[in-house]
Amino acid sequence: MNGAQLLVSALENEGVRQIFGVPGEENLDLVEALRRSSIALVVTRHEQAAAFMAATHGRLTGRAGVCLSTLGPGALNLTTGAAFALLGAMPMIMITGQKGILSRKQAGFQMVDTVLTMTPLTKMVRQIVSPATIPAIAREAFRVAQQERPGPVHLELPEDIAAETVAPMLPVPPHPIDPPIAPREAVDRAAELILGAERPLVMLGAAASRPRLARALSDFVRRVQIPFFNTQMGKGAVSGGSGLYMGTAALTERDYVHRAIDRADLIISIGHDTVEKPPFLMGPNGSTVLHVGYLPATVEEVFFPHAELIGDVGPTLELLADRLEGKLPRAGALLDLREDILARIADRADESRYPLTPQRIVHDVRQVMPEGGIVCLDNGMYKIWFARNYRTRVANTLLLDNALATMGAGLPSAMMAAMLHPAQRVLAVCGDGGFMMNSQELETAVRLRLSLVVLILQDNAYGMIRWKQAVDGFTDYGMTFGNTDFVAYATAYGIAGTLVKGPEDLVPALEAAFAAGGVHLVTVPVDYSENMRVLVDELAGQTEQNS
Ligand SMILES: Cc1ncc(C[n+]2csc(CCOP(=O)(O)OP(=O)(O)O)c2C)c(N)n1
Ligand SMILES: [Mg+2]
Repeated sequence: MNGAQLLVSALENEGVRQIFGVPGEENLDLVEALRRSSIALVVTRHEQAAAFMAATHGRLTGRAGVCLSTLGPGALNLTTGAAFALLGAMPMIMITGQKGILSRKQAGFQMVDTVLTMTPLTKMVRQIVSPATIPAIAREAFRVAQQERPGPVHLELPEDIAAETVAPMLPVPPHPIDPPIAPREAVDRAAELILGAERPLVMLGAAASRPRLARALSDFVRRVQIPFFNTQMGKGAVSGGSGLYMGTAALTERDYVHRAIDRADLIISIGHDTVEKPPFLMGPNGSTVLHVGYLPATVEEVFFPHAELIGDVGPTLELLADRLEGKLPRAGALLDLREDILARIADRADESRYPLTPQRIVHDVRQVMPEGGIVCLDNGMYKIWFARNYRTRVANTLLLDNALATMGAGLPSAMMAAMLHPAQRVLAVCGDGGFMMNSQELETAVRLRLSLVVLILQDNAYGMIRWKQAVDGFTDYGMTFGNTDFVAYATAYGIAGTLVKGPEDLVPALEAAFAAGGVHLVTVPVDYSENMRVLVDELAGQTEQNS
């Protein structure tokens, strides 16, 4: 047995099924060990996409996804994915190669200090210097990656250590761990606060989307009957179809949902992670905020909770609901705002205009996506519209990144979702800018025989920044570009592409693409004049209303 085989057996021990990446010569022992293992090596066309896929595996399953690269250039290509997983709290293991560490036969060729590079981008980094340490390091890596707050871990496996012969060793067996539940006194104090509230409101934040939490959160909201809103990344944690859904805080202030937020005297903030663009701003005279989380809150200028309930969120909320159920006559105090908020959000959702409005695109996508269908967003202007207008009914069915907010993750995360949920409809929604940052992965998607549809919103611009430029009073400059013919581009990958040519054509185009199976590309021209009309002009009139 050599070091590489020992590492692969440790990965098998953790239940790893695939590793995504681009190998280099320093990984060849590892590749050979994978070839003889139960783990598939899935070659991508850029390491960044491999990291986005591995992180999304962690996000959707709670079990770390694994990616692989060579030293230097390959490892550096993983860094954006590392930051994506770190800010987004997604469990992931990155394994990178390195020249031998016991001698320097190629001098400094291709060498950068990857361990140091990865240090601020990960929860843990380790250079493996002896095969005998591999079973323990691998187990620790998965524990660290998966335990709260989840995130990425980097392991560097130098080629001489990978090749070194070692006596066979058994991996360290994993076991279930139950994190502690909040103590009784803390639950009592939180209950007291909620019982005394006049206008309580629940906020579901990013950590509310942890795969294991969906049931517990829905039970809590159902039992206490307090209306809720969510942050962008908390979307779907409790069914948006519920009569208690007040909206999504896609903007930081002044949106319709802020009418409820600003009027609440107590916000029960469950799983808020301040990596997200703030869902509201706390000020000196605002409402009381109770933070409920796996870990204590991070205090920021705009978020400084007055009370905290820390512990395993599901069971802790169950204890809290035991104390509150049936005892909250004012639970629904803010509910009379609900209808108006939701009606305003739905305004003009079916308007027939060409190019299509973002509201119409969100509306049409919702129509073709079944409840469990998964929409994966890249980053661009449409993210605000989807976060604000798309109603989710199942946890983790709108995957968006409001943490690193990197462009380029839409297609790779949709590919991972399609691998994990082959029976569901999976749609990647990308801008014409973000799509081109990882469009090469269409080849990987085709090779893997995935079923997914990629929807490109075409405005021939970095629309989001162009909009901000206009909002801030700058002259329109430097944000436009020419586009490839996306239908021809699809054809070059051997897949079908459709250009949406009229306002009524998006739904049939998406339906046909899903019905055909395989990978499809649909491109739709978008009219972003709505950004200014709604998100600036219309909402400006809201300031007074909300205060
Ligand atoms: C990797 C990366 N580069 C730059 C940005 C800054 N940025 C945010 S949105 C955006 C424009 C996105 O353009 P596009 O994908 O076409 O979407 P649109 O806003 O036009 O719908 C840019 C440049 C970013 N978030 N990530
Ligand atoms: Mg664009």
